[in-house]
Amino acid sequence: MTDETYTPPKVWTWDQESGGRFANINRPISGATHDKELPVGKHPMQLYSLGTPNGVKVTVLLEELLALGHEGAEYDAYLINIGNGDQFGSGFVEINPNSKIPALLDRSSKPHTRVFESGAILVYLAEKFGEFIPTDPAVRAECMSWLFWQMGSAPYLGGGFGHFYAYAPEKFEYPINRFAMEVKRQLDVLDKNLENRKFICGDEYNIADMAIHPWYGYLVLKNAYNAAEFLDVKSYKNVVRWAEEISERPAFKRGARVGRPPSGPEDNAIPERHDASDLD
Ligand SMILES: N[C@@H](CCC(=O)N[C@@H](CS)C(=O)NCC(=O)O)C(=O)O
Repeated sequence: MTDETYTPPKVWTWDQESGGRFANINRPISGATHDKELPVGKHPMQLYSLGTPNGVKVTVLLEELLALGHEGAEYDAYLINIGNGDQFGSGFVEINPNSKIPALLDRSSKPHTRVFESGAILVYLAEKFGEFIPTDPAVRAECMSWLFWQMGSAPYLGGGFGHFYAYAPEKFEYPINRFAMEVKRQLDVLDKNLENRKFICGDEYNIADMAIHPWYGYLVLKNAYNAAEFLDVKSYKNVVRWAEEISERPAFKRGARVGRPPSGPEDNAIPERHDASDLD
């Protein structure tokens, strides 16, 4: 650990080496780095993604829609290996100029519809199929409030706390303290909201739950960033109860398996999904 204090230069310049474990993918410029067409399967929905919390939101919703009998939600899920820089391939950048998973191409519309940003994908699919999104304006406003809460909050959890606690090449008290405090505050917000509610917006499970669960449910149930003890996650009892209940949903279990290679013989994850039978 170095105790030198960093003095920023007058103008920032890119020192790739200082990027730590993400040095090979993090860049200060956008756009494609190489030509690569995206594969296309047989289903209406083409999902280019990975089994991270942002990716899982979408596969969970697609599996929930399929469980309700919406054949139009049939999908091919292709693996975008962000560690190898697949998000900078020309085909992917056409679908998401921001080069991040998940990205969706709906081939059932003419012309085809591209959607990027996981929150936008959830809203698009929920509206298209008329499921998991409230129609009453007041309840819908509550759903959107929590959905956008997740989109704004999770970067403090993953990019802030997770990054400095688990991934940064050196541990510094200042950023770890700052982001641990914010993440605990967020968990407390959720815990209080769930005190008298079964799901995030009330009695009905909707896209706000699907967005929040892969981040904060995962945090309280799965020792994310090896920080369960440090953050005392089990003390957020309402969040734990809510997270456990959602984890038991069959569609959640299916969707959460898509987008990564299995970590061992006990792990039933699949890197790609092209047919319902891939998960049966
Ligand atoms: N706000 C975006 C965030 C997406 C995001 O950060 N995706 C990460 C993986 S979870 C990614 O693709 N990272 C690749 C990179 O930063 O190059 C969303 O919700 O879709």
